[in-house]
Amino acid sequence: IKTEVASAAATASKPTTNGKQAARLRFEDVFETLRNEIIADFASKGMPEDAVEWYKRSLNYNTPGGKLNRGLSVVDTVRILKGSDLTEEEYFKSALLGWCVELLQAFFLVSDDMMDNSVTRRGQPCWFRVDGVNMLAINDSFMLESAIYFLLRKHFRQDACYVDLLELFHDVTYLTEMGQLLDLITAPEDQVDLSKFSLERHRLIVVYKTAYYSFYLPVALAMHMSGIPVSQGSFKPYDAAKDILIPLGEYFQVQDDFLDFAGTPEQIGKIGTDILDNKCSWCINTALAVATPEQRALLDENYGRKDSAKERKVKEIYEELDMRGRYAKYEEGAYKKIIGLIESVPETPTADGSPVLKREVFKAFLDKIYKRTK
Ligand code: GPP
Ligand code: MG
Ligand code: MG
Ligand code: MG
Repeated sequence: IKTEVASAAATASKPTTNGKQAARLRFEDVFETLRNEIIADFASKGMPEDAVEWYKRSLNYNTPGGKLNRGLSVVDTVRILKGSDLTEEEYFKSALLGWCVELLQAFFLVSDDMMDNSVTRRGQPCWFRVDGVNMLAINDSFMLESAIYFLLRKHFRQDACYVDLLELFHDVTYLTEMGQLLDLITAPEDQVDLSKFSLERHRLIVVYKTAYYSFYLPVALAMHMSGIPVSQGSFKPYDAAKDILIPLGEYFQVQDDFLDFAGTPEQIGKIGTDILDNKCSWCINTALAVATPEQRALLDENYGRKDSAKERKVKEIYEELDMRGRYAKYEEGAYKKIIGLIESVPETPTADGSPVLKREVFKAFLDKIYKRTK
């Protein structure tokens, strides 16, 4: 009986595997509709069949197929803020915003993979490595971005939140590009200098390159769509959300850095390149903080060289330094810290009756990534 009670409680608070699967399928259905709208508009502008086929192939190859955490979080957040099931229209519009986040991600990943010289993504070759694509992938990444603004205009032009949505996408894109710049200039290909790395530098890079677009953006979009105002008396809901979502994003990118070293390609759908690429990753910073002078010399000699034997040597040192154990410790600490932040969010009703920020929004997001292995 005890087990039954426990599993009933788990079902009540967490969607079942089948429930999750159904949510994903429903969300994926919306992509079909949106892609057809994008393509129909593109064709209506006089684009010939070969161009239509090209754009469709790029949209299909690069947009779905990931974990869809970011996109699904928009829908989940709108539902949590409303406190009840969404109407058909509310579902469609929140899913549309979710797909806009996934399109932004597609734009970033196609170009990031070229900048990082990556090999695979989501278990398939990176788009620029597909036969006949090459540098055309640069333009394809721009067109994935432009699709966002086509969809927003088509479906949100008449809504009070339209300008807020536009500004949010523009601001977050810019912040992410700042982070990508930091990531790249901290990892020059031609001169390895590990003394330039630090956990402070790492934090700055990951907050900008990942946290804003992956965590703040989905929730802030949902908040705008739900009509949450910029301030409720002295309480600033968007700032409060940011105060939790930025640390959450930082934790997520540390996971990404750790999995780049420890995850198998089958698990993570991509082949890690951080050591070869001289990246200012959480792993190298953690190693530098505790390495003996001998280990440090070996890291200086082997890190950031385009040589897989040297990459293996760095991985050996990571194992010697118990990177896995250190990461597990970090993860527990990050989880506790974020839970603490979530518990400090006020949920008291507003005087004007506007929707209130709910702790469940953040808890749901945290649950999606805690102890992830892919
Ligand atoms: C993740 O870095 C960051 C991005 C994908 C943002 C890219 C931003 C641009 C403006 C292009 P990563 O390189 O560690 O990701 P991954 O490990 O998935 O390649
Ligand atoms: Mg990359
Ligand atoms: Mg990168
Ligand atoms: Mg990475």
